[in-house]
Amino acid sequence: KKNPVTVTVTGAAGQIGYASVFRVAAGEMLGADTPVRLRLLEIPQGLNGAEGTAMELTDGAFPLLQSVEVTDDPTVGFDGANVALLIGSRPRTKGMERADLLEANGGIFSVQGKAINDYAADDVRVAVVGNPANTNALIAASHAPDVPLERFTALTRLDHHRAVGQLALATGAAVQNIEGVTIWGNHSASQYPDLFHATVDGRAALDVLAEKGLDQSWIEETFIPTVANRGAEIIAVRGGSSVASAAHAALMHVRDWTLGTGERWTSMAVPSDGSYGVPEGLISSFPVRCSGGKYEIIHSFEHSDFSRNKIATSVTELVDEREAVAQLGLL
Ligand code: NAX
Repeated sequence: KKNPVTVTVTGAAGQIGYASVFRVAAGEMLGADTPVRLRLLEIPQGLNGAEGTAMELTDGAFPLLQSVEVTDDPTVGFDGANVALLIGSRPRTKGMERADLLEANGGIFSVQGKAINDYAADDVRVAVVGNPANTNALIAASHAPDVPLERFTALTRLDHHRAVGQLALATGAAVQNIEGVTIWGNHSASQYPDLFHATVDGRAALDVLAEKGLDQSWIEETFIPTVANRGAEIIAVRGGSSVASAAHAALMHVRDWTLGTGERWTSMAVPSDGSYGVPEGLISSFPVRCSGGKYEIIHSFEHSDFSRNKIATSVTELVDEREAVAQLGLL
């Protein structure tokens, strides 16, 4: 057995938190040989819910689960954290302007970033799920100057899975035979799900789609909007936002980061190294491979004008968000 890993989950009493922690306790995030210590961080209103979740975790008698602690104090919640799933955030409520949303979340993620800086373990890895995820990750990172920037990431894995799922449906291929899909940019409707380097059963996805009569117009008019607006579609059909699929994506994001992707690649929003025209330091989604507990942006893509424009549009939105939170004094 490996050493125990301390996993801090914020918003643990919320929907995605609840859908995550039992699977973390079951070893689905860090592997069947890694014991976990869970910290559930909530706000005071969420403490009862988190306590109840902790009771259920006890009742699961998970062999890998060494302890569960519930707290509303970030300095306690992040103490010794090796993995931080930042799920809790302030959702947009009716009549709320974008600036209000950024400000409300800025208050949360600056405090949590500082607590991570001061109390988390040296190897802490942070995955931000709470929206606006990319910019929340940027805020947290900017309050954690002692933590290497590359440890702050945001989730675009759900978008990645949505893109793979749609490609599988369109081609009739098995999900496991689909590779090379990438999400670029922001976790928002401006994201760019890119099929131009994807393969289906080892062949170029575009060729396989063409055989089905699906051309560039299908990509532009059906595929991209379906993936980018899937969250809203789930709300419309299910009557509630994505929960289990989001929890699954968060677990797979951390799993691949810590245990590796092998030769496959996946999508993660990570601090830009300046490649593909994305300003350095901006937390934007890229194709990445992970090994040895590190991710690496894949640099070898040649982009068409179409892809370049799509990426630029989403990156412009991220630049605007960064500008807005900088003006609010949150960076
Ligand atoms: P819920 O409202 O069910 O849960 C949020 C929980 O966070 C609540 O229990 C609340 O008390 C807690 N919380 C709020 N502020 C906190 C703080 N400062 N510290 C600790 N806990 C705090 O939302 P849920 O459906 O679980 O969604 C959580 C977040 O995920 C939302 O921001 C949502 O927009 C975002 N999503 C992100 C996705 C992604 O792919 N990146 C997809 C799904 C989801 O929309």
